[in-house]
Amino acid sequence: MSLNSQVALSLHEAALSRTPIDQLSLNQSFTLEEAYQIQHQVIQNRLDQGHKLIGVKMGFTSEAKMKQMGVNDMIIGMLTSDMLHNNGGTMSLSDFIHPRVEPEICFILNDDIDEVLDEHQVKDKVSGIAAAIEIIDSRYKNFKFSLSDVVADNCSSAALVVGIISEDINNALDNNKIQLNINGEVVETGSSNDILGNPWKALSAATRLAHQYNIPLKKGMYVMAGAATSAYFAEVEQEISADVEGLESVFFRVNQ
Ligand code: OOG
Ligand code: MG
Repeated sequence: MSLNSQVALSLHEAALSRTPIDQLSLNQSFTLEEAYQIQHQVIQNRLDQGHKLIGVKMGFTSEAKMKQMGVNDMIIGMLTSDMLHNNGGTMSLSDFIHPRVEPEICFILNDDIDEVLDEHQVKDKVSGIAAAIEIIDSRYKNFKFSLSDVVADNCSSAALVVGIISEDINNALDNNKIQLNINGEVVETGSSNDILGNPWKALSAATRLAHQYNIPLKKGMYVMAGAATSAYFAEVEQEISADVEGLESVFFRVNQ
């Protein structure tokens, strides 16, 4: 087994056993390109288990996120069918290591995309927009990583909940208020403009990174634009919801 496959397997097993590992860059140096190769292997392990690719997620598209995690560039990760949970449903804390939640905007693609599109061109490729909650769960101890570490770990992807999809794709998403709420109380506030100035730019960036790193973008897939605010630790007995002005709220409950 190649070194990359071994590293990918250790990340895959860390997720399955809910046991965090040391960040890779403490013991070996690897490039961003190699990190994306490891990410592909991590995803292959999930596909081998029978799960399907359902979309991609952008990371570090806002100042708040970059500052919180101490990194300074955008990343892309892949989403699989086992990560998708129902709007209004429940999740078990015990399925995760140290999950954090973030309010996001999710685009649904109406076409396959294999070229780089700008923020205007991407509008023709979307059939819907929804508020969403992403649950991130770094496989590294204490959520500590370098940019290459987090890319190899599929950008901390663990779960997502997508709200009711709006088909009003003319939504400019211009300065729409975004909130993360725990048990009805607002814990984080931001604006759609906090996502690269406009979330359509995150979708454009997704086409660029997907093209660069050989990640498929297919009709019907989700593209998560990245959090507008810092992420917040999830705990048992919480009801977690996200509001994006102009879209329906999305929520789930956390149990043991
Ligand atoms: C990496 C994932 C970043 C976002 O929305 O910016 C991300 C992490 O913070 O662990 O999902
Ligand atoms: Mg996110």
